[in-house]
Amino acid sequence: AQADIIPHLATLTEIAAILGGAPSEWTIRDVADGYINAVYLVDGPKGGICAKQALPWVRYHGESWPLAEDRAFFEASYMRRLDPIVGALAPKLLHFDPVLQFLVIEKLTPHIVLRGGLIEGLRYPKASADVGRYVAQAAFHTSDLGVPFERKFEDIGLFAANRSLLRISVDLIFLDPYQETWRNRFVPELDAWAKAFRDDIELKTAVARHRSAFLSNRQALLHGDLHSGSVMVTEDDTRVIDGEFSTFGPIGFDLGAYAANLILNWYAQGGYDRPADERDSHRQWLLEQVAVLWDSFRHEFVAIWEQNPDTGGDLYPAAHFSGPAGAARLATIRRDYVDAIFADFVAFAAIKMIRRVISYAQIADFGVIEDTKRRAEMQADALAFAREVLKNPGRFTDLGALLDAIPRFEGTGLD
Ligand code: SR1
Ligand code: MG
Repeated sequence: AQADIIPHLATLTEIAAILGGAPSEWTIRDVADGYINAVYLVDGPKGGICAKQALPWVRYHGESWPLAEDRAFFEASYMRRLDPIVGALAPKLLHFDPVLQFLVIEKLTPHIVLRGGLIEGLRYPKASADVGRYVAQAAFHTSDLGVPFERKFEDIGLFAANRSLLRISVDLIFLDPYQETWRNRFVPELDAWAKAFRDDIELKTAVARHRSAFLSNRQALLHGDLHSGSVMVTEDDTRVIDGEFSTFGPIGFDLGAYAANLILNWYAQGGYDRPADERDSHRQWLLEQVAVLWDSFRHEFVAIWEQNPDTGGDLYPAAHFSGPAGAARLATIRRDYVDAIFADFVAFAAIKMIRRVISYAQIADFGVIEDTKRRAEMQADALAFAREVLKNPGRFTDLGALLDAIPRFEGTGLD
């Protein structure tokens, strides 16, 4: 409980030194804004920390939704695994207590959560490029390209035990939007849309194909929940937080999650009371950021691969591709590898858009639109776009086609 945090931190010498002064001088603030964990900021005369605890239930829902506390262990494991890979793109883990399932993390200041900034119409020039680099580095160095299979299987063995949160992802992202369940929370104005999705065999087939990839393609270690609420930003610094959903899966999943939340913000902007020129210019910037994300990921991923001809992994040993013919073939292999990630990226973006409209975990981007009819109009446009992407993937094989389509669905959703 909150009252126990300061006395507990006082027993941790290194943390007490960061805070400075005496525990009686420390202040604590509840800053939880995600769905599942308790999060506090503690400040002392010298500095601050972030304390995060996994309760035995979903924080936002309450005790009627029990949830394994070991999610804090997986968040700590993810941070430790990626720290040497992504460096300053994530905060430092300062302490983890496996009994209390309690983490102490570097306090990020003056950072704010990216989602809040996007809702305000603020711009973060580095965020999307940094997230693209983050995904490229994390993915490459945990995949069969970057590590021998023995290391990869060790990681898979560890993160495969993160089953409670994987169940949440499978249910809330891949199953619930296409079935009736107590968890779904869409506004009544979207009843017809939800029914149409439940009845759409072609759509459900497309989603099932990607659900299968999510569960079976253990391509790299994923963050697993890389939406705009999992990124903290300033104008010139970006940190990825909240890795409790970490799991092995297709690299395009994390990229899709981030892009989905940019695109959802694009649609939500239509429901805000803001001058049209400001709205249009923010929307244009959001579309550019989807491109920046992808271009940054692709550039970084290919660069790491090219700079590490003997990549450390078992997939494409440089010795098998020597000479000009080998180099040319390797270039083709790289292009095909990245093209396959692009197809996953687009599909998972669409799937992640749908889950944020029809399923349990709604997002503030739409939630701040108080008029539910207006909110539903924006949400329905987003659903229409996402459905088109999933049912006609052949029309979205390049970034330009994807970005051009987003504005075309404005005003099409709700009759
Ligand atoms: C009950 S947990 C709801 C959601 O919050 C997290 O951010 C994940 O997206 C999860 O699906
Ligand atoms: Mg989270």
